[in-house]
Amino acid sequence: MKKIAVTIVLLGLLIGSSRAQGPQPDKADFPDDFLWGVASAAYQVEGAYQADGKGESKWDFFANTIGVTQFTIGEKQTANVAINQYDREQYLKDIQLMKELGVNTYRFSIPWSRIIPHGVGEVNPKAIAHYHLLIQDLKAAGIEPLVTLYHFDLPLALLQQGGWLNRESVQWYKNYAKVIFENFGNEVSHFITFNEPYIEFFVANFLINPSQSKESANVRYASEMNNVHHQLLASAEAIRLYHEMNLNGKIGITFNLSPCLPFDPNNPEDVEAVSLQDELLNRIVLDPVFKGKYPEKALAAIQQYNPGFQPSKQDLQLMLDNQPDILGINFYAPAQVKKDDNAPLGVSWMGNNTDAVKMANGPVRPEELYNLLMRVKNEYGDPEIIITENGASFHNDEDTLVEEKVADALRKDYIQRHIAAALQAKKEGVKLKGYFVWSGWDNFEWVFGYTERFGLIYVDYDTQQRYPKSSYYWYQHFLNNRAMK
Ligand code: GCO
Repeated sequence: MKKIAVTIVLLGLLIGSSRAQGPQPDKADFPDDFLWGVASAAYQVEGAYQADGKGESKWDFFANTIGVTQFTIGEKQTANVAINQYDREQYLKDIQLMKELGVNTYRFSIPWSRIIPHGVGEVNPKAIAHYHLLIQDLKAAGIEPLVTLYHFDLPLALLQQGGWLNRESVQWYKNYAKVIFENFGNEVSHFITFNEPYIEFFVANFLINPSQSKESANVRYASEMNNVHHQLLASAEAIRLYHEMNLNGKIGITFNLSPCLPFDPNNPEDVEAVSLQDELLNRIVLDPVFKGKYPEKALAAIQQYNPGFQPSKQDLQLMLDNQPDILGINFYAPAQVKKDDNAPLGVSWMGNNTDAVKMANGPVRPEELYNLLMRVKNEYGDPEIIITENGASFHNDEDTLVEEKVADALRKDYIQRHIAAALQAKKEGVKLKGYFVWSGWDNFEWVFGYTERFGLIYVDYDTQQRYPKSSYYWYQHFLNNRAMK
């Protein structure tokens, strides 16, 4: 009798531990042409912020003047050096680490202010040469480039002319995109027009320059809509241009998307707030791009404080006629939504994370990635999708270098469970074409500076030494079809 009891207990422990680890995804369940990668963004990794004739970007200005001190513990942190990836000697080492990891694609961004230092006008030949060489070096290592044209870093000269609030920004961007396509259109098979319009305007602009009052916050929030609208228009113009140039790759746009859940499911106000927050966070970009219209409640809430925002039928038709070939989705966590009279438009989701060990971007719920992918498939015309970012920075001490090792068990578990969730959605028909971990390396996390570490590879910012973490080795085993114990 005792023997059976012991067996049952051991069996329970075994089942429990496998559930704790989550399902073991198998790379063999994905097609050979699936894009496996890591992602970065120029401002966060390149450094060399004034090298080779580069113009000043909006982020160079923010970080070096306004500063992001309220989030970097009083210290002014910039990406003037970052992780030095503009330097070829350094980036060749990082390409070697990607090659050993086993990825077949690297998602990076090209800074507009390197290519066209003043935003419009003269093209910088040194910058063109630099990215030709980077792409050549990547391909020599068997790694394909996936290029983001714009990742928050508008040339400062254009910000000084009104930036994205100025309708001319659509033409400025189209001109920049033409330069990119003319120079790199035959070497790069996947382009992303913009990264996360929502974050750039409805989040970062507020974190950099918090509003002084609730009324001003509502007006400022609503005014950001013009920026987002012009970026969606510019994206549609670039997609149209890309196809007019008969380039034979794929072009799309990347949105941060988060399923909205009530912070307190027993609070009817939180439950009620979910649909407005979902419109303001997800549908505000998905609906115009895939349905040619803005979601009604969000539009009404914005127009209450920004009555001048009246998107024309022509604008919306342009978006509908030039839909992305592929949708980039950046998923980190669901949004836990509160009715919040102190938040712009009366709803909030940032910082409502109820997990015991906080992940920087929200609660760890891989099942919500599955739900999101199924929703996009069923409600937005079953588009091709690439998960252009998925990763984690945990607020505990797992990103600590001990004897040149980093045992980031939570990050490894996070990635494993999210790949498994993505695989389940793919098995149920989602046209998932790629998955990119954010990020290959620890890097400059915008207003949070270097206080968040998202990398598979630890970076010692003083020495620029790289140390692959345990999550790197898990991803390497997974990518090389070696079952992980
Ligand atoms: C963004 C980005 C990245 C972030 C990443 C981690 O969402 O801001 O695309 O630049 O670094 O998402 O927060």
